[in-house]
Parts: sequence; C-alpha cells; structure tokens
Amino acid sequence: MVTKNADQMKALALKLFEINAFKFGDFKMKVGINSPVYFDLRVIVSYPDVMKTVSELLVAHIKELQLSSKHVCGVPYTALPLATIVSVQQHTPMLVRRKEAKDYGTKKLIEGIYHAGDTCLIVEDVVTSGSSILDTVRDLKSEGIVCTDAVVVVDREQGGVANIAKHGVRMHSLFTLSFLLNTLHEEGRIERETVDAVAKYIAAVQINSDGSFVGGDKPHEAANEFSRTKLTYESRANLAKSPLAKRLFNLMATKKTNLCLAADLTKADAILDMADKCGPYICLLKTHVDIVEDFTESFIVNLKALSARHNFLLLEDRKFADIGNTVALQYGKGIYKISDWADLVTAHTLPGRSIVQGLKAALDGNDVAKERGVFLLAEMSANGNLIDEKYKENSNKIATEGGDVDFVTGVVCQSTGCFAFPGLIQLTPGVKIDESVDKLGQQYNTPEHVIKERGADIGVVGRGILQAANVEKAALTYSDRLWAAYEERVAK
Ligand code: S5P
Repeated sequence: MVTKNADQMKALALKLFEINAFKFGDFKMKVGINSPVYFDLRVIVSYPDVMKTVSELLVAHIKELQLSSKHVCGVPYTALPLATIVSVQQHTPMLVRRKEAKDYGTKKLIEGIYHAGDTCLIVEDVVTSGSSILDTVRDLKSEGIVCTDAVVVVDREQGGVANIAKHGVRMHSLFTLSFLLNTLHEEGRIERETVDAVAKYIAAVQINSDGSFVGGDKPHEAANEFSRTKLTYESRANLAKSPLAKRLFNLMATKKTNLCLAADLTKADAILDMADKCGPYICLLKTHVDIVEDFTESFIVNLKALSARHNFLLLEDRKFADIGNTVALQYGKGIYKISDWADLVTAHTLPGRSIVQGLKAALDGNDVAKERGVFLLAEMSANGNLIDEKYKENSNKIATEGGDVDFVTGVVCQSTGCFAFPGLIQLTPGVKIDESVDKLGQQYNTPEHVIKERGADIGVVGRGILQAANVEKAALTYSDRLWAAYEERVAK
C-alpha cells in the first residue's frame, strides 16, 4: 500500500465508488463463484481526471519503491491505457502483450523493441488470484524478459500476492480491498454490516492461481451469504446510486413499512380519502392519473399535502414506453405535468436506454431533477406476458450500467433473479392475502411469499385494500405482514 498522499488516496477511493468502478451486490465471477464486490476499472477511461490521478499515483508508487526497469507492460486490456501513461511519464519504453498471436506476419506475442535479459515492470488494474499477471509474465519470460515486480491498482486480497510470489513476482498495490471498505465506511458511504460481510467473504474465498479454491467447495457457502435480500434497508440506502432510492429506503426503515398502495380509483375525492386513511401505513402511493375522471390541479395540491402529512412518496405508474422525445413530452407536458409532482414514475425498458435518457431530458435544468426517479419494469404479473429471460437481463443492464443509473430507483418485477445490485429497490405488484387470479389475467401472491421467496422490497396492493370492508384495517394488516416478512428475511 502507498503510504504517501493519504488524502488523495481517500478522495480517489470515494471517486472510484461514485463512478461505479466498484460496487456491492451479488456478482458472477470468472472463477465460477459469486462475489459481493465487483470491480470494473474499464470505466475509468471515461473520466480523464480519474485516469490522471490513478496514473500519477502509480508513478509515485514506482518512484517510492525505487522500481527501476527497462520496460513497462500492461496486462491486457484494462491496464493498457494506464501502462501507456506510466510509460510516457517515466520515459520507460512500453511493451504490449497480445492476448492471441496474429495468424499472419510476424506471429509475435510481444510488441515493442526488447532484448533477452531486459527487465519489465507489470502494470495491472485489479488482482484476484493473480492468474492474469502470470499469463503476461509467462509470455514475457518466453522472450527472455525478466519480471520481478507488478504495480496494481487494487488487490482484492484473495491470494494474488502469494500466487504471484511463487513465480518470483512481487505485488505492489495502490489499494487493498480492506482499505477501500474502511474508507467508504469512515466516510459514511457504507454500513459496518457491509464491511463485515465482504471481509467475511474475502477471508473465506481464497483462490489458487489455477482458479481452484483454497479449502475446496466451502467458499460457495460464504458466497451465498451476501445477497441483497439479506441486507437491511438502512444499509442498502448507503449503497444506492439514486437519491430517490436512498430516500425511499430510509423512509421505509424509519416508518417501518414496505407497503405501496395502488390507488386505482377513478374519482379524485375517493383517491384523496384513501390516501388519508392509508397514509400512516404506506411508504408509497401509486397512481394511474389517466383514469381519474375529474382531474384538476387542486387534486394534485391535495395529494401532495397528504404525502407530506403522512410521509409517503408518490409513484405515477405511467409505464412510459415510447421514444425518448415523446416520453420527455409525456412526462413533463400535457394536462398532468407528471414531472412536476410525482416523486417517481414507472417505465418499460422496451425502447432501451433512451427511455431513461428521455425522462431525464424532461428534467434538464429543473430544480427537482435530483428529487425524481424511475422504476423500470423487468417483469409483469400479467398471465401470459411476453417478457423473456433476455429482456430481463437487458433491463438489468439498463438499471445498473451507464451514466444514468443515478435516476433508476428500482425495478418492478416478480422474482429475485431480475437484478442483484442492493442499491436498487424491487417493487412487486400482484399481492393479496388470498392468493388468486382475477378475470383479466392478474396473478396474486401472499405478502410473505413476495417478500421471502420472490425478493420483493415493496409489495404493491390495490384491490386487496381498496375492496376491503375496512380499508384502514386492511392497510395495517398488509403493512404488518409485509414488514414482518422483511424482518424475518434479514434476520441472521
Ligand atoms: O406487472 C405489474 C406491474 C404493475 S405496476 N402488474 C401490476 O399489477 N402492476 C400494477 O399494480 C397495476 O397497474 C395495478 O395498479 C397494481 C395492482 O393492483 P391490484 O388491484 O391487482 O392489487
């Protein structure tokens, strides 16, 4: 670990977390086991200031350790741009290792000018077992080049140091995973619970350089312990990228409710009455504003007042599904001016990423932009709907990758497998105490089933409450049962 520039190191750690260069969740790894933490340093090429800081720190680290070598070589591909900057800044010639030999021309694996006996410093982004470093070292060695040291940005502390040492290579890392975890915790970005869970995983999952696990199959148990459904709403608030997800997680935790009321009524007064009666028991009130027959602006004013009085958020279930430009108009204009009052909206992922971009465009330059968010539909409760596995997978990508993730608050879906990132909220409709179907294809599950078996964070209840003889009592019952199921789910 670098000892100098402590403030710069901390600031960089926070920045890397902010730009999603690492995240917490339940991720599939190359070694065939899931991991609660995932690094993707490929994103840093999109942030020249981060590239600059990382490479400056690498150069400082190399100087501090007095690592002199004739060449530098980056492990393909993520470390290549970093190695390039290091090479230029230090005036040390670079070597480039091809992953596959060309099948024409020289068939060389190593590009650049070198002689047998030359020394070469390895540059790598993230080390798990160290096997990628060893692949590069092997090819350099076969050309007679000597490799004794590797500088890396992050050491995941899963056996890499020892594995490469066995081949005579010393690892020097800017960051260890422990440092990153502790820094995020000290700065209030993640809970102690997250630090402990990841540390426990890392201790249990140590990897040999051939990809096998130290301790046989046991690590699989440790890997399963960290999933979003095991974490509390408070700790997930800290991991969320969307300000609205943070707010909603915290609201749920303090008000102790994970019930969303689907106020599917056609008269404004009936909705307001329902909102007032059920307000104390809900975290969200979901509207379909286009079914209201007597819509006026004062309806919205009154609804906002109730949301403030009872502390719940408003979700307009508009299910946007058009091209970005149309969606921007539908969200911000027309009679309803949804973006003026709805904290949250729903949208289909059918049009791809442009759906999120379109919604965000409607908020451009608006003060409320940071107080808005979207739930993306990745599955539907309707019997016979056309959504398939590929669609779900791509919806997850829209929700978790790219520059708009700060606007995505959660996912509307029916099962745990739709997404793994714990900073997103799963909203699950189709909830009723008596499991059944309606005449138009709606399929219901009990509150306990959606929370404990299907990974729901918030259960959406419409007719289960709206048609009850005593709606307040029904709201209280749904709220209690959904909350108790959540508490059981996270109990160790
Ligand atoms: O897949 C879905 C997605 C949604 S948002 N299935 C749904 O039922 N919904 C909405 O949840 C639907 O539009 C309705 O407002 C609510 C369910 O109402 P209920 O009366 O069937 O509980």
